[in-house]
Amino acid sequence: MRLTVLGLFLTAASLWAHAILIESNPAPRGVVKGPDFVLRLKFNSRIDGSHSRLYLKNAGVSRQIEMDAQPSPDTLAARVTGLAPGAAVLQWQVLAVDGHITRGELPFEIR
Ligand SMILES: [Cu+2]
Repeated sequence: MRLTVLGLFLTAASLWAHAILIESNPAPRGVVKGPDFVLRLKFNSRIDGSHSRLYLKNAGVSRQIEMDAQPSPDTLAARVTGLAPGAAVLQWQVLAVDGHITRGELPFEIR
């Protein structure tokens, strides 16, 4: 019984330490004005930017986005240029300080 309780506690603790996206520009399903904008992703924990990756799908092409220096330890930022109007999907993969990688997709629209 005691072991079970401890196991549950550890599982919950490690889940909380994973990086979860809590704020972004663009917002999920939001609209940004193209062709250039500054992307910002804020997470619930500190991120290792050098081991994190961003890919952007737009107009049938997927490309890796080069990131700027992190404005704060929990935030990634990148200046994205040359986007075509229409649908876009940002795919993010980040390494949190606990050593776990999380991934997600952020669909949005460019106008
Ligand atoms: Cu974790």
